[in-house]
Amino acid sequence: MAIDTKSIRSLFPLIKDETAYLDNAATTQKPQCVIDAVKAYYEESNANPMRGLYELSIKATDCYEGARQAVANFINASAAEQIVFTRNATESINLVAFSYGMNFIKPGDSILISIAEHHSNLLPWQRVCKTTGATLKYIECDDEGKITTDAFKAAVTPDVKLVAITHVSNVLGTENNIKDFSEIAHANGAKILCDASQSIPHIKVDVSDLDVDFLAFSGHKIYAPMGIGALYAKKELLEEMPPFLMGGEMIDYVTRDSATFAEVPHKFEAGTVNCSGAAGLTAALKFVTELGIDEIAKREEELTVYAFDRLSQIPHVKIFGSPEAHDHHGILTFAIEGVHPHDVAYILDSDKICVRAGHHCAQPLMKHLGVMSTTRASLSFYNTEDEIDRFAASVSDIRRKMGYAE
Ligand code: 7TS
Repeated sequence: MAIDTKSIRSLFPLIKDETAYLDNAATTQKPQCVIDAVKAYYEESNANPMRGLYELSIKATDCYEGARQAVANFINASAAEQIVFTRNATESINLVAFSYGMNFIKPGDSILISIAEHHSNLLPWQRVCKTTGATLKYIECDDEGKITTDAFKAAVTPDVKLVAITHVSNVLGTENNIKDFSEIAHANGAKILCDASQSIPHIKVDVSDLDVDFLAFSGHKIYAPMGIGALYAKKELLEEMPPFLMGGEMIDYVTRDSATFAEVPHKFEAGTVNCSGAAGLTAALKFVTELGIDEIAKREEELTVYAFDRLSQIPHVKIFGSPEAHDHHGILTFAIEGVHPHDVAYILDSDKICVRAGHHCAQPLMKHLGVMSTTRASLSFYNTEDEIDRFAASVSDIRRKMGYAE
């Protein structure tokens, strides 16, 4: 069923008509059902999960393990044990870097990443390469932000043992063809990690279809609370990887000098877990599933095309990335000639429009684009054409406000 924007907006307490929230790539607003799920967890189920044998603790455990199953279902993983809960995508990627990278990447090997990675999918690999003596290699994107399958194939040389690449760029909105990339990586004997932070709220993410070895995302980008994220990994990899953090909950048996570890995935979840976050994540995934990810993608594409058309008609505005709106997945990164992106964001804020300005934690990409920073508007299905009109009107007036004659 098509998304009814008016009634959808009423489900989000912080979505109000006076403020246009266009910073959804940074984090999304939360529907009341997610807020209620977190509240209900503390009101009805709170205990330390996995530790107690009493009813309340069992309830908390069920809530946490139910969330694991909900994530597995959402991304079509074949088993819940393939899901490790983390704080966010950054921690998920660091887990793979420390546990897989530091132990399975050797001197002479290479790790391949794209020039468009968020720093969270770059810095961990810099460290793995520095520590192991491996080489960090980059695959460039073209001027539209795209990496062709042929270019990717050429970059996957025999020394490449791990590919870590984003599904959708947080700056350009461009989607990588992860399914083809997985096939090429695997034919070369390499593993592939997909950073799904910017794809999971917008398009269907199916780990079985993509056939990735690892996939990372943050709950807060898909309408769930902050502080809960997930790592999907193939079970055989999780089994051979050593634990990341050491402590309670992740052990089987401990002596003075040694320890054996819990089964996958618990060996990667040291310490008390984020159970209320898990409850919120379950509610968010249910919310998105009920709306329908295909309906979400359809509505967001309409909004993207509308915003792209409006923005591209404004003189002195340059939109980065593909000239095709449908390549942007709700992300419009732009520059106004002669105006600093921070000034653009401040002026938009004075018109009650929230956008992000800066390097978007993707400085190598900024260098590739020949800029220090940009302004970015990023959309969700709850945004409206009216908000985009206000945004475009505000952008149109910025050069005049900065003292330009036209
Ligand atoms: N990967 C991508 C592609 C991202 O866009 C982000 C966050 C991350 C990883 C890290 O997510 P975290 O939840 O672990 O912090 N991106 C942005 C952004 O574009 N603006 O603010 C955060």
